[in-house]
Amino acid sequence: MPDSPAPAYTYKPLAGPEDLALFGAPPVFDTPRHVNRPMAPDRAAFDAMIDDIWDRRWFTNDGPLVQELEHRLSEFLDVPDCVLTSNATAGLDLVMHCLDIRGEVLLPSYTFISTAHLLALRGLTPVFCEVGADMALDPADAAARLTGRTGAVVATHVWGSPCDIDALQALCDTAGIPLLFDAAHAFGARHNGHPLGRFGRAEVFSLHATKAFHACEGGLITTCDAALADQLRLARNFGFSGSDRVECLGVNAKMSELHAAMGLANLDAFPATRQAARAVHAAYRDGLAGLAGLRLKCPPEAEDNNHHYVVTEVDARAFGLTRDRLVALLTAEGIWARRYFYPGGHRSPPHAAANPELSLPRTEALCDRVMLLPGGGAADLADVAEICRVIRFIAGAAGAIREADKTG
Ligand code: T4K
Repeated sequence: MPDSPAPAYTYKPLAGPEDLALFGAPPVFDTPRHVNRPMAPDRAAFDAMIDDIWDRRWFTNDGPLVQELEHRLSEFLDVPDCVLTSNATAGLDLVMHCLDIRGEVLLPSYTFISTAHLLALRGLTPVFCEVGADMALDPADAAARLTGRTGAVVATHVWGSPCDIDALQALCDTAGIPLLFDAAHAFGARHNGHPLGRFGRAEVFSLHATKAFHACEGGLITTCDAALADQLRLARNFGFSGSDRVECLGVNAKMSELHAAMGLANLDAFPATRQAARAVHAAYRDGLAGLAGLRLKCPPEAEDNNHHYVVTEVDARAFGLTRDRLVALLTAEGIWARRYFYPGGHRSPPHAAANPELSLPRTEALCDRVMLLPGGGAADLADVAEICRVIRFIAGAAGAIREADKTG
C-alpha cells in the first residue's frame, strides 16, 4: 500500500437510534473519515526530489521536474502534449483564452462550479445542459441548446467515467466549434481502449490533493494540437518566450517544482493507488449489496475507471430517509459523506439569477440523491466494513429514526 493506514476506531454496538451519535451517543470514528483522503506517496522518494530542488535553487518557471513530469505524463497517457498548470481551473481558462472562445458555452449543470465561474469571469455565457443516465452531459440536450452564438462545448468525464465522447464530437464537428473535456476526475480512464487525454481539442485534468493522481494543487492540459500546446506554454507564463520577449497575453498559471515533485512521486504510486481504490470500491459493492434505496455507481470494466469515487444514489422512499438526513447521521459518526454537485450550477449563485426559469429535472434529481462515501486508494478496508455496517443499521432502523426525529 502506498499510504499509511487511517487511525483506528472503537467498535460500537448499534441496536437503536439512541446508539447513533446524532442522538447523543459517541461517534463510531472520533477522527473524520473524508471523501477522498489525499494519497501521501513514498516520503523518501519525495524528500530526495526536494533535496535536489534545494541544491539547484530552481523552484519554478518550467523547471526540470515540471518538464520531467510533462514528459512522463505524455508517455503514460499516450498523448503528444502535456502542459502542466497551477490548477485545472486556470488550465481550462488558458484553453478558453488560447482558442479565443466567445459567446455561449454549453456545459453540464451537474459538474463542479469552477467551470461556470470561469466562463462568467471571462465574459462568456454558461449554458447549462441536462445530464443523461450516465450523469454526464446529454448530447441530445446539448444539441437542443446549441445556437449560432455557441462558441464551444465543455463536457465533464464525471466520476472518472468517459462521457459520450463520440456523440459530442459529432455534434461539435457539425457545428464547427471546439469540444473540450473537463477530465478533472478521470486520470487513467480509457475510451475505446485509449487513455483519456487525446479527445476533443483539449482535455483538462485536476491534480488537486483530493484527486486520484495529484500534485497537492495542479492542472494538466493534454492535447494533440501542437500549435495549441505552444500557445498554452506561452500563456501560462505571461506570454514570455524569452527573458524579456513577450509574444502574447498571458497570466501566471505555472506549476512549481515542489508540486511537480509531489506529482512525480504520486505517478510512481498510481498503479498501486488505483488497485487499492478498486479494492475499496469492491468492498463497498459487497458491503452495500441488496440494500434497498441505496445504489452504488459501478463503472464498466472496459473504461478502466480509477475507482476513486464511491458514488451512491439515495432513493428516499425506498431507503426510508432522505439523502440529507443520511448524510447528517453519517457525518455525526465521523463519516464525512458529501452531496455533490448540490444544488447544480443552474441553481447556484450567481448563475441562478441568469437562469430563473431553467428546469433540468434529471440534474435536480441527481443533486437531491447523490452521496459520496469515503473512498479512493487512501481509504482503509476496515473502515469501509464499519461504514457499511453503520449504513445497514441506519437503513434497518429508518422507521425508528423517523419517529425519534419527530420527538426531537
Ligand atoms: N472540474 C471538476 C469536475 C472538479 O471536480 C474540479 C475540482 C475542477 C474542475 C477544478 O479543479 P481544480 O481547479 O481544483 O484543480 C474539492 C477540491 O477543492 C476541488 O479541486 C475538486 N474539484 C472538488 C470536487 O473537491 P471541495 O470543496 O469539495 O473540497 P474539500 O476541501 O471540502 O475537500 C473534500 C474532502 O477531502 C473534505 O472532507 C476534506 C478532505 N481533505 C481535503 C484536502 C484539501 C483532506 O482530507 N485533505 C486535504 O488536503 O472541493
